[in-house]
Amino acid sequence: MRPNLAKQKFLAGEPVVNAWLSIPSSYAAEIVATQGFDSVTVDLQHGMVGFDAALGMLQAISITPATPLVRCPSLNGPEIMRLLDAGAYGVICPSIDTPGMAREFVAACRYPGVGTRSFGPARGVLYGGADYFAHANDTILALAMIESQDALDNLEAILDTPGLDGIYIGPNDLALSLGAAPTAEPGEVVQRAIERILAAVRERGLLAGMFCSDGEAARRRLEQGFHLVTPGNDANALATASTARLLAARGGKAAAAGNGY
Ligand code: 3PY
Ligand code: MG
Repeated sequence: MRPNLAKQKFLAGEPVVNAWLSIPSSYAAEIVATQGFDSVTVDLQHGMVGFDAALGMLQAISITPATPLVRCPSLNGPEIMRLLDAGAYGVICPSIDTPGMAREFVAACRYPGVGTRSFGPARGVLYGGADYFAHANDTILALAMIESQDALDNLEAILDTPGLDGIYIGPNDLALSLGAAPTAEPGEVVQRAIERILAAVRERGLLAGMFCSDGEAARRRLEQGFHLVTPGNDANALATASTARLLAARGGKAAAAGNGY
């Protein structure tokens, strides 16, 4: 089976820099994936992406060495199965708040004896190789999103879920759940929660991933000890780059009010 390069990098102690796609376009996916990211995540939760668009985006990522990942819309076994069948080599699942949810999530990513994933010949086999079935359980990354007070309350039990590869912090939802605003740089209460999560994850030798506002924030999280970081998303990169060009063309004069990206 084609190796999971993002997982291999993590196991080798090398940083994984992950791109995040919210624009439903295989062309945009191809542009981002050919930049040299270690992995590229198609976001079906908050991205404007449905299954049909995600399929083409995963195909576009496949022409590069980047590992194709997805963020599924929610903890839903059949949906996760479809995305794995479409060739995702890892799933980031939102709002895993309890050990029961963590067990259900891991099971959805694994074939029986270990899990409940159904088998059918699909694109995953085309991408992974003819021996996909034999190795998928050990190759696919299952990353649970920790982004609530409930998840913090259950942190140790969630992390002790057999077969869970690691976690991915959603700092915005985590902030909201802790009564703080979702800001680019999390405030003190959220920072403390992030530190606690990171320590518990590293103690167990699991993968610690996090969504970051931009490249600088992502670099700081790697220095802090995170293994996989996302330096913002495609929409934000597009907005930032086009605003800079607009400003340059207007000789630095302020553009119209920002659009929130
Ligand atoms: C969050 O910050 O809550 C996220 O889910 C990031 O995508
Ligand atoms: Mg979130």
